[in-house]
Amino acid sequence: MTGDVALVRSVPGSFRHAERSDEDRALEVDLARRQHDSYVAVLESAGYTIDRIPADESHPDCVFIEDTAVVVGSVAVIARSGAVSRRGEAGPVAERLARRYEVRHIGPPGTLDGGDVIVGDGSILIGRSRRTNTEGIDQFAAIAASLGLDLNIVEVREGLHLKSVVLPLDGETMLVTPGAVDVTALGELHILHEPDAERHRSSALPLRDGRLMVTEGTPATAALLDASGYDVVPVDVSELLAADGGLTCLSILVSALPVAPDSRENGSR
Ligand code: CIR
Repeated sequence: MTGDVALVRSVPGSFRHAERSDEDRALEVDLARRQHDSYVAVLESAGYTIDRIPADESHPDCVFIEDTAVVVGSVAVIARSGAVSRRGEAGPVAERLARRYEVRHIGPPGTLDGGDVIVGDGSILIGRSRRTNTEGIDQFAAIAASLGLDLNIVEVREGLHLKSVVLPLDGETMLVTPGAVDVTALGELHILHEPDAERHRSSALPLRDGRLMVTEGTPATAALLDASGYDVVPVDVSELLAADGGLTCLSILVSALPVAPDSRENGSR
């Protein structure tokens, strides 16, 4: 793998049993698969090399690959989900990342979902949420400290993960669901507020080619982002949003792949 890589994972047939806050909402697997394919196509059009991991039928939520691992510098931190049903998803993701990164693990009693971590230049925001506990944060903080990175803890008052309510749009701007976090915990960042009419419904993902992927079906947010100067690309992922997903959670984007010491010795695979 060279250049900017997007790790993604296919939608399993068992996706209809995915975790979700609205359990009465039925999930359509075929539609989710088509929408996921469209999402992957946009990543491809932005120039990412796609590394697609096959679905795991025993893990209905495996398409939400972001939650399984966080890449920080030369290290890949393998998460331990706060959702018991999601533990065991990380294996093939860890195997791929181990080809290039030094792998470390969050261990019990720590829990951490990747969707609670925003890695910025020189600093990290981490959400304490329903899925990420204090022990998980402490373990992640020790790894960050070993890399010389600061970590700021953000209490997630609403929503599943930090990235459900705080979305990086570029290096200095975040799209925030009003009231879902204490914005003073975000530091000096510029904040745009998710419009009330689309509260908890919009998502965004900055792409390597400068465009900003946004959710179709949230026109007020798209208009706000467009007016703020972003080159927005709407993508319909309604079926994945119905399982509490967003645009970030469907991929792990790695912009530069350093070669881990073991891989260098064995040759890059
Ligand atoms: C879950 O409840 O874990 C999944 N249905 C949704 C995970 C979304 N992940 C994310 O936003 N990072």
